[in-house]
Amino acid sequence: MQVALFGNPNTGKTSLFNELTGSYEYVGNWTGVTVEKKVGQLKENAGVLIDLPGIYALNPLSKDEAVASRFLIEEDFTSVLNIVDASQLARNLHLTIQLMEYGKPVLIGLNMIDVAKSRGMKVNDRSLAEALGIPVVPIIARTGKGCKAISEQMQEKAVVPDFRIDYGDELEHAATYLMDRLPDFRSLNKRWLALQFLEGNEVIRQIPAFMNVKPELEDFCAGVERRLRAANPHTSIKQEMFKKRQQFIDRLMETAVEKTAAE
Ligand code: GDP
Ligand code: K
Ligand code: MG
Repeated sequence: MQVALFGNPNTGKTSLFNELTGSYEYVGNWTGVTVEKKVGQLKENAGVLIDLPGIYALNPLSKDEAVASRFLIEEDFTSVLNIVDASQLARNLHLTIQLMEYGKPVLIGLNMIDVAKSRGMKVNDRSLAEALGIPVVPIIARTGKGCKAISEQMQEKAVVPDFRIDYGDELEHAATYLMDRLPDFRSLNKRWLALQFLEGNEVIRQIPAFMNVKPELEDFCAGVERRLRAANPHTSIKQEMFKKRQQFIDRLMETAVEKTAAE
């Protein structure tokens, strides 16, 4: 089992990594970039945990985001462990959605539940799990609380999210168009590839297997963007996709977060 640890910066990934892995770990560089990769042996020989740089999205604005996207298209791994900061849930879920769209099993470690509580927020992990269709384990990575439950959940049968955001007619039509034209690549999920291509993820657009179709499909995406702008001059494909994800997250927050008195 090879589990890839994804999350926003400062969400507790390193704390969790240290809780879940023994001392046997090493540091190396990802192909072509000088960013550290850290791989740790999961306790009880359950496999390895791969620590990735903290990121907000897959569409790379930073080197770290490019590393994460490259990892997703180049490396073999079994599942994603997405560490989410419960006190910044809405913001964190933008990455979660993109990881779920990727099509591999995802397990959420809902961290910083103590911080959320002190800010008067109680995240209902069961509602969140039900709404997303994947396991959610509440943890406090700093103290190790819930880390055993994460290990146990990782031993269970992994769950591939049956998950789809509806991006609206224009973008859904565009995604389908791209899915029909992008060649197969390493049996990666075609809808995820199409959505990332549409959003302008350069790591995806530059996949060598896409070189023959890239110019035509980029023109097509530019046309989609022009049509969106004709309706609303301040928008873009990226903005529209962000908006749809945000709408989904807003609805989720209503059902999964209780406001309590701040401590
Ligand atoms: P990373 O950047 O995602 O690797 O996050 P770190 O593991 O370095 O954690 C960032 C900071 O948050 C550190 O000071 C941790 O001690 C702290 N931290 C991690 N998990 C928790 C938690 O569940 N609760 C609280 N209160 N702090 C935490
Ligand atoms: K940090
Ligand atoms: Mg870290």
